[in-house]
Amino acid sequence: MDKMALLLLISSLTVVFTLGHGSLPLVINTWPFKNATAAAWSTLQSGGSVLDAVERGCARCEMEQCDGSVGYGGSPDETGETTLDAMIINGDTMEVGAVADLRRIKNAISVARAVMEHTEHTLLVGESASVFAENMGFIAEDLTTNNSIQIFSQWLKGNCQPNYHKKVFPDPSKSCGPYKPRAAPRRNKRAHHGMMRSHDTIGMIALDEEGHLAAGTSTNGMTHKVPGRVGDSPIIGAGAYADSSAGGAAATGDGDVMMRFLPSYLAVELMRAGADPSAACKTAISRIKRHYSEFFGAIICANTTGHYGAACNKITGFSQFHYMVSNSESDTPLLKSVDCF
Ligand code: SD4
Repeated sequence: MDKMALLLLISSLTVVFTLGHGSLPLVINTWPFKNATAAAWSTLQSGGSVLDAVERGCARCEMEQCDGSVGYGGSPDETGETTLDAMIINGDTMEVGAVADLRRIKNAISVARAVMEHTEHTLLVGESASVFAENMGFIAEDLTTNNSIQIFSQWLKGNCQPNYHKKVFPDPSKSCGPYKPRAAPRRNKRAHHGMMRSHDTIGMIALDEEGHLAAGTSTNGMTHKVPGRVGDSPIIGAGAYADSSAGGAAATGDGDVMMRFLPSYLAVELMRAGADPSAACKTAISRIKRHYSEFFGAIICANTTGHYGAACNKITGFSQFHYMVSNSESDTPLLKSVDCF
């Protein structure tokens, strides 16, 4: 091979290498929760694993309550109680730990990790999950705050509006419960609640230079939810999914609808089949849109080379979705946005 041909070969290999490798390591999370991104990034930088990064990143949001939608003191249910959902996934081993309807424990993501590391189970729920957490050394405390009490009492004063009941008596669009089933449906369409768009779960994906991948979620769910309600966030393939041989994804939005489509699983499988992250995210959203054109939701996707993307469903008041990225291109977390479609 002459010198020129060799040079050409080397430069084309360089192009392939550059295109094939996004920037690693990578941390990406839903919404502009910058401190969570920074916490995850610094965990990776100081030699922590991708699981440590996801745990610390989400825990940061739980401590700071992010915008009120993660951790204690947010989204009181119909009895005024805050309950938490969280999940963590090891994309190398496909081990998963999750908690749902967790009561009285602030650090839900770490309880999820304890489920993964100290049991053979995947998901623990409700009171029993709290007992497990206490046995694991987590402190039980009241998750109520002045803010959650105020949200709850305003809601009671406003005849329990909005709420998530349908086909019941008394009319849930006018009165508080308790409700009984009503035979003849008056309204079949689910009412859309204005507060949904101010409600922002953290979903996070972390990928290191060796290709280890983890993902996680943490949320306090939906304000005024029916007690016992569990959203998409602690459900594998719905709230998040990660497989180190394909990619990771995490969703946010109306979990009651989104979890019916396993959007995170779908996005990861599309990336496995070669779709780029933005296209994979878009298809996952489109699949839901076909049935629920007005659903509130967004998803982030990252493939194994550190390329990433996001997509969201365009509805009134939600036309752009913001998310955070940290990678070797910048020392500080970068705010990214995508136009909803
Ligand atoms: C849930 N998906 O519990 C969560 C809430 C959320 O943006 O992500 N809101 O349904």
